[in-house]
Amino acid sequence: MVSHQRPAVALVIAGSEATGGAGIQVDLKTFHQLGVYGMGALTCIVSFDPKDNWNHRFVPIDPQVIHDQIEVCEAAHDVDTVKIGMLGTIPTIETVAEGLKVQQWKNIVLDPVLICKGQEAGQAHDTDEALKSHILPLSTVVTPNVFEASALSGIDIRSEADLAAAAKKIGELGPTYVVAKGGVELPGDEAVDVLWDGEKITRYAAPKIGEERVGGAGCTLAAAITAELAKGTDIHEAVRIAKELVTRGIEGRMRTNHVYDTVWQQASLSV
Ligand code: PXL
Repeated sequence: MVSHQRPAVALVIAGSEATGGAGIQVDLKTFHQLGVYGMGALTCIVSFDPKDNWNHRFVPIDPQVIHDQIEVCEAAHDVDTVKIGMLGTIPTIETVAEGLKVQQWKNIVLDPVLICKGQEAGQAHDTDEALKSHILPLSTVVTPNVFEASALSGIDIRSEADLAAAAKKIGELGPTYVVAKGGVELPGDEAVDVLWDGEKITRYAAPKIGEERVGGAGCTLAAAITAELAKGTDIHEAVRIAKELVTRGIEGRMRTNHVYDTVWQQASLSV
């Protein structure tokens, strides 16, 4: 007997990070972890180079192929929730912006990947500007880390108060909600993220687990928020669940042979 299940559905438009520590691999694992059926349209392929200090090797996907993937995902399922991860080039950004405008969305979660861990800060400038003008105004939720929040707000973030001020400023650029992630970057014993909902700041804190960054934490947080919104959870509860999931994933992290440990999206974890 066949039973047609109707799980919540979400799309992710993002890059591949081949080792599974970031990008679309993390997004789809996180969707699955939270019981959401995931679709994924690939924008680029990142392979770190183990012979060259794990530096990024970056290959963009042809814009026509990106268009086709978004088209078929929008046609195959009734989907109203999308996460956008690494885009990487201006033609990709333009293609994704066009692809999104084809239908209505309830939730567009933008993880504004301006830089990957280990990349040079200057490289991202042009994509940064294109993302700001083409994608940010379409998004309902944006999830910058400290570096990205500084770049998007123009505020030099050194404290939790700066992080909150940056979140409010980014809210003026178009998104309904801003989740600014302090992570281990800010001083203090806690990893603090803040949500600006246009009226108030809500603070989400967990004790820091070491002072080192862990790969995949940002992708996991944004993907978990996306999955919860796809299920109809309200934004404050979605961020709370996502933060809890990331904290557990960092506690249960995997060691790697490269620079960072990586979050493990344990299937049996319930939050
Ligand atoms: O963590 C940001 C990120 C997102 N997406 C892809 C990446 C990275 C960082 O390496 O490679 C594909």
